[in-house]
Amino acid sequence: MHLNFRRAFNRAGGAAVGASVLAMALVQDGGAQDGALVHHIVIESFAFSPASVTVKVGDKIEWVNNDVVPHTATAMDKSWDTGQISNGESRVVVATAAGAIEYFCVFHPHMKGEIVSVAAPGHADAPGR
Ligand SMILES: [Cu+2]
Repeated sequence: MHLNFRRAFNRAGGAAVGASVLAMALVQDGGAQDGALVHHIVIESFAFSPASVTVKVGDKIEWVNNDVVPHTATAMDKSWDTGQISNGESRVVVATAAGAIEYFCVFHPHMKGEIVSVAAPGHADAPGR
């Protein structure tokens, strides 16, 4: 199984809200889909919550870091990487293919999460939601 993510995060290091603006551009670039959702993952107390999320192709996954220390969300196979997410910042990636992948924090490798991306033949009315 292989899951492709295209990252979309704010390299400017400015306001965290910039990430969502870039994510919108990214979705447009990758083919916007009706019914695409944003799945929020909170990083808190050195853990991803929820640790496992199921999304549809075209959906976005946003990590928000509530910890004081920086974290990352990095694919185990390094196929995508949010880069450092500092306190109060967020990063967004878009699921561009079906599959499942585990990810971790490069600073704290015991922090692990999983994303399962399923094909979305329709959109909001597709089965499996
Ligand atoms: Cu970390």
